[in-house]
Amino acid sequence: MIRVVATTPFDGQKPGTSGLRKKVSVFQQPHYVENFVQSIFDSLEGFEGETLVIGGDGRFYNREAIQIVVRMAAAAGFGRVMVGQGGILSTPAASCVIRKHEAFGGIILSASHNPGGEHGDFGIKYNVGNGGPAPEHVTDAIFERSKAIREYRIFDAPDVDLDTLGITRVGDMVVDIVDPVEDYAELMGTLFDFDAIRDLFASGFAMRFDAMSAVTGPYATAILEETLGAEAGTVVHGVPLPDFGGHHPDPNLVHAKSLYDLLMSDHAPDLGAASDGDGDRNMIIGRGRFVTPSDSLAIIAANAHLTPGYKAGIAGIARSMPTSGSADRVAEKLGVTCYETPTGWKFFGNLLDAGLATVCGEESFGTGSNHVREKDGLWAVLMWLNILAIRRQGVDEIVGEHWAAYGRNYYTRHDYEEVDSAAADGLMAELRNRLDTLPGTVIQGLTVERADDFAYHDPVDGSVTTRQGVRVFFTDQSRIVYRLSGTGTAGATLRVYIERFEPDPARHDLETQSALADLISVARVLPDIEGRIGRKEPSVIT
Ligand code: VG1
Ligand code: CO
Repeated sequence: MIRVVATTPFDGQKPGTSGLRKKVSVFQQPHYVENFVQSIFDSLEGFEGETLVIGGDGRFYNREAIQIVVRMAAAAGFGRVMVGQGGILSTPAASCVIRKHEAFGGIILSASHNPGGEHGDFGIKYNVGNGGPAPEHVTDAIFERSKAIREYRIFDAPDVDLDTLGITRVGDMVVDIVDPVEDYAELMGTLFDFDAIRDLFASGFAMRFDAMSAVTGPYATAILEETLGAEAGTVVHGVPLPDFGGHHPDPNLVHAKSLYDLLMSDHAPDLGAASDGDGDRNMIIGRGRFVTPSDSLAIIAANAHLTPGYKAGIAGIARSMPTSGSADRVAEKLGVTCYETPTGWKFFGNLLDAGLATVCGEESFGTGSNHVREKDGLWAVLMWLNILAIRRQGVDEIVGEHWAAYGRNYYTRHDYEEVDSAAADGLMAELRNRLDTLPGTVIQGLTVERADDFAYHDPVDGSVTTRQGVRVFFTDQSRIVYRLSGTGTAGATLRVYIERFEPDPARHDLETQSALADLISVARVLPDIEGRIGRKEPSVIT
């Protein structure tokens, strides 16, 4: 019943910031998925008879890939797989299920915020027993294995019915098709004051949640509309589609522009929110006020004690390095540590497991806490709703008061997408060459104080991760960060993160791009972006 299939390695099966992501057509090649999944299993030990959680964001090729993973899990000797009904599990829900059912790990089929459909992207990610993305030593081992693989093992069996809840078998392995929402919704109910949020909605509070035709639709509909009493129609684009309706499921100011426009209009609801392909990102917009993800993290950290799940206070905060320093100021006031990690949620796992941090965030619309080991889009929305339900102020007012108390970190990210890889590598190499000579130089009137290439020393396991982004600090409390994306599938994407701290409340109401105009100009000329990659303007500004 178990077939051993001879194969040869594929180039480039190296997991990036969050799993292996490639074009669908790459994954559709014979043996491609199988090689990678076998490389995962070959890198793990002790899973005989254990449980593996499987689910995805519903994008094109999700069901096909799940059938392969199920049959290979049976051949590898797992005792049980728990699969989200219809092949659906959001990334945070998968993390929740792994933890609650003490699974050995999980395989998540998703390319997250990348475009879907037949001509879009697909992805596979392995999560470990704490529910979080595999740490680097595991993803490194998977990649090494993928370069040497000669055969894979797969059970010969018909497709499993992914749509009917309940238990079947493939060989000796139990296949348990589970409700993708239930465990997750129950966990949310333990963290937040659902009665207070119900009262908020009952008082006429209006919101729009844009699920972007991606995985969060069923979760948001069940929790916001059916449990918390938000008006029917609060959730839009709530049915997961294989091609995300032809849209890019990335909740930012470009791809969720209609939501942004609504919130800036005369008939804006009180709150607008959106999430990404696999449901781990969130965008928060109040009436007339976009909340940057960095500010959202800081405001959540400062207010979390108002909610039942965090009423004892938070042990610490963790943020990725390019995320703004606004959370650091909250940590300082609370007397807790703010950890600075490389980009990617996998670096938060150790801090959360060790109890050093309670809330975490990234500037890329990612926020979460120790309730799971992934960032969690809907969690962030519920956290905001709970805070709004207790404080009974508007989003804009809460943000304004926060800045008045802590100062404002003006912040923007400029992305240059799909540029020539060699040119982007050259730009980064040149920046690294200049690290020693930059301090003291004056560029368009701004003086460089120091510059480095960020390296992270994990305080829990002692591991060191180098080359995580070039940072240039200026004497006026401003900073520019340059790094290359590790999630793209075409060419390279250069990300430039631009930030300046503004303590003066009289200067807290400027438009971000103009408040940062001088720094933005320096960010472009310093590495000669136009000369090196031929782009005058970024493709996405957030
Ligand atoms: C991007 C973001 C990063 C995030 C990652 C995965 O990575 O910058 O903060 O953790 O996507 O998010 P990169 O390497 O492209 O900058 V998700 O929602 O796509 O899993
Ligand atoms: Co995502």
